[in-house]
Amino acid sequence: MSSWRKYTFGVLVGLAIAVVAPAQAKELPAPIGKAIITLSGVLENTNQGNLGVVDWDLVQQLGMHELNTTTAFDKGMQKFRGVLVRDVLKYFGIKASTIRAIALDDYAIDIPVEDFYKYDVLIAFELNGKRLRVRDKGPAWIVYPRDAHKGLQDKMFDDRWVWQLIRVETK
Ligand SMILES: Nc1nc2c(c(=O)[nH]1)N[C@H]1C(S)=C(S)[C@@H](COP(=O)(O)O)O[C@H]1N2
Ligand SMILES: [Mo]
Repeated sequence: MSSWRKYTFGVLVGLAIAVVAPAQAKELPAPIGKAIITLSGVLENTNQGNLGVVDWDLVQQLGMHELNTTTAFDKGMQKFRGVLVRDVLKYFGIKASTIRAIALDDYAIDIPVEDFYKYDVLIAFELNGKRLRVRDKGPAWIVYPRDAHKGLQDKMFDDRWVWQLIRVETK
């Protein structure tokens, strides 16, 4: 090959790699506060070693959403506030099809990630204006918009309302 051909070939190969290669792993700012939830597994972006740590600062940064809904646990309407699960997954670059949600009491369940794109599922940190404490199913509680979608009023989804959520594994 002549040198300009080699050069052109090199540039084309470079472009092809740039287009096809996955985004570079990003090191995100380290958590400042206490870890509320720790994510492990296939994260493109991490903020503590190979983990993703959600602290109160990150919750504020991602932005809290409000969800008013009845629950299978209590009577009447409850006002939850928290982050969208998909916002957390996007932040850490998690493209898994299933996550495993693990609680303080060792309760664990696999949840299909499509739930979080189909529905505005929250990781709630507040209930009726108060921070959730461990004694009231905190510090984090997975909450589905069950009033907005009749299909969510089902035992299969009730099982996914993990309270005392502390860890998320992804594969
Ligand atoms: N941390 C934690 N979350 C949990 C559970 C649990 O045992 N621990 N039980 C799940 C199940 S099986 C159901 S049906 C709902 C309601 O549980 P309850 O009937 O024990 O209130 O919460 C889900 N979330
Ligand atoms: Mo259950």
